[in-house]
Amino acid sequence: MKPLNKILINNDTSFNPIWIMRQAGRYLPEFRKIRKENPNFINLCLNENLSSEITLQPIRRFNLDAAIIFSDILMLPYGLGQKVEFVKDFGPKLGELNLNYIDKVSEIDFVQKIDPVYKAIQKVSSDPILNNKNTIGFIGAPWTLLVYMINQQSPKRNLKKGFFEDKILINRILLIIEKFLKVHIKNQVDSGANIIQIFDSWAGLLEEKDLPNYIYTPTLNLVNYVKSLNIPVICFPREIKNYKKFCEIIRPDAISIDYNVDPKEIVKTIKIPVQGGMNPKILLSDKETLKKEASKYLDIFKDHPYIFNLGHGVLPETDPNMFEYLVNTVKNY
Ligand code: 1CP
Repeated sequence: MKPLNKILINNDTSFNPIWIMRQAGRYLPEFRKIRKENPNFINLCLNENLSSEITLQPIRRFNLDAAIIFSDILMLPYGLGQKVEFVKDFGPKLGELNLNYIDKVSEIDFVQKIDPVYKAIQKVSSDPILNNKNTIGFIGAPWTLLVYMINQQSPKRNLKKGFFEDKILINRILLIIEKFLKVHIKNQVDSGANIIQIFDSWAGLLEEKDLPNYIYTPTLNLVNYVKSLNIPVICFPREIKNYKKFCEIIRPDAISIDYNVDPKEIVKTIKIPVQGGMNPKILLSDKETLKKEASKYLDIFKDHPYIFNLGHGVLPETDPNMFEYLVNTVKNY
């Protein structure tokens, strides 16, 4: 059985597998080299030779238990024909959302447009280096994708005035997103992804009263869809106020927690396997602090099925030696 499945399916508490969000990325010099030669990020995701190579870079260096495919949640709007670019020192920049256009996109056109992502998953998952490791496919949750598609840029820059006003428009787009996310999940699984993670990076923007419509219902539909394919699903509803309630409603196979939540509270209140939590900034400190903090999480979850990860992506300024020290600390715990 693959290492993460021992936690997700068997609820094993005797060991802690490790993978790290954004493990394929800018903190690695070998990634920066490829990135420099490929200034167009979308084209890089659509180059199956390079994207599969980038996916495997951290696996070659470190004793990680899973690879996460090098792609982006914004490949979904791209596949629907919305313009998506990544501007240096700015972040994602999306074109105007044309509802009449995306309403008419066929599944075949969508799959054709992002087909290299699936080819990369095939390459990665069939590589012998991943024999005893998981291949993680992923999607953005409908809410988080909606935020980027309507806002046309990161909400951390600003949120468009009147964002929540057109409820009918929002609900129509959510349905289209959900339909194509199912297609995207199915194709990733058919290509060799054996876990799906759902990133809801902007779940924390919503008030409690809006969660059923924008988060619970669409996420539940997708979680149930992944389960129907017999594949475990991990949810990361970043900065949601009530993780316990989320788990009770959505029932994913594991919940990934952000670094603002108290792990001691989580271990008391949540029954399902847990992933992540440690602040990525700890990797910017020293080895002693890093070991102390990582051990804190491992101690708290010692009798609970737990996958080690961070509370958000690894920071670009992280020293790969510190990353290696973290992996070894978890492995030798
Ligand atoms: O070199 C660069 O500038 C590219 C930086 C980068 C990378 C490495 C982006 C742009 N995307 C990725 C890859 C990526 N994105 C992965 C695969 C690799 C891995 O994890 O190792 C994954 C799973 C994502 C998921 C993703 N993209 C999320 C969800 C997780 C999270 O970070 O909250 C989000 C919100 C995005 C959008 C996105 N893509 C890239 C950036 C800089 C952003 C965030 C923009 C913002 O702050 O709003």
